[in-house]
Amino acid sequence: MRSHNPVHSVLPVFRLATKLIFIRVCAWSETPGIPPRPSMSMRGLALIALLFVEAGASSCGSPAKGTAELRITADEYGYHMPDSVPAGLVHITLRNVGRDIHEALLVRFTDTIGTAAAYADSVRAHVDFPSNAEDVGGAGLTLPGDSSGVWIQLAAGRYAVVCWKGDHLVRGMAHDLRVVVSDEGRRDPPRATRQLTLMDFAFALDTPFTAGRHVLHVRNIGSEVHEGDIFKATPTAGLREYLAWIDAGDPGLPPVTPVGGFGDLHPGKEAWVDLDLKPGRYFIVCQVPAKADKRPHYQHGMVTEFSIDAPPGERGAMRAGEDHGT
Ligand SMILES: [Cu+2]
Repeated sequence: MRSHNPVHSVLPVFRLATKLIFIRVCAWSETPGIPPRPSMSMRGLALIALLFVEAGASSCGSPAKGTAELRITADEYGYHMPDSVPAGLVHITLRNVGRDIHEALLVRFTDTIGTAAAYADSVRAHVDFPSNAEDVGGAGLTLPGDSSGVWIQLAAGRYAVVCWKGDHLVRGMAHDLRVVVSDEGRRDPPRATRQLTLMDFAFALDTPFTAGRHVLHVRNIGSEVHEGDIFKATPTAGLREYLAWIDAGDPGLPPVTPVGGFGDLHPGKEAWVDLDLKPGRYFIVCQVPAKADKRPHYQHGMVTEFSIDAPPGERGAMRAGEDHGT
């Protein structure tokens, strides 16, 4: 996301105006095929029931039980959102009601004076990584009319929600958020079906994906900020065409279909992303600029491709339906 910064980018052609993410995020407990955690106690269920009342419904029309819900609406160029959210596991939903693509990344201030306005001033001064802020993930770039979401654990403190697309941040897409101490929030993470580890400079998926819904647990064990966007290839475009589109200045919409992402994660941070994957070809790209040479991480090898086969009886149908995109 940092290479979204149009002022400071060393290689403008690799700017990330490209990260259109429309993740369908639902509560893990609502995900078909994913059984409830066997360790769920009655006390836990009671807590979830209580929090359900407080948290309301998620973007999926079904509640993220027990998970605090942070709903963010974006347009040109700002956010409409609450000023605070309880600490704990937070489900962030970004709804884009604007005409351009937007994202909602969270940065946590490590001092006691950080503000969204000061953060934006730092970016105006060409500081890509203000020293008093760390990236904790968030909702990736979202198409107009779409929603996206992700879960992250938020400790109490001062945060800003920012959009690194183009010059959106300095145009006003930086909003203060206070995460307040709370004993009520859920803290146990969603039950993950896959693990994605971020390293310098590679993605490591623990088990190949199968078709269907997944909760992807992402951890950054590297020393640099990393991100990941997952794209589904079309019959005519894949990784190569996507990178060529970036090289061309990412005009209009990308030639491939974004299916999920989780924003920038500082070393040690984690996030959980719900995915609904269909048979096809996919790839994951990290476009964060490297510390040493500012080249995007994918040029250092931080890109991976994978395929999901259709069940044997459906392969003919899959080929016939491939042109329908997602
Ligand atoms: Cu990376």
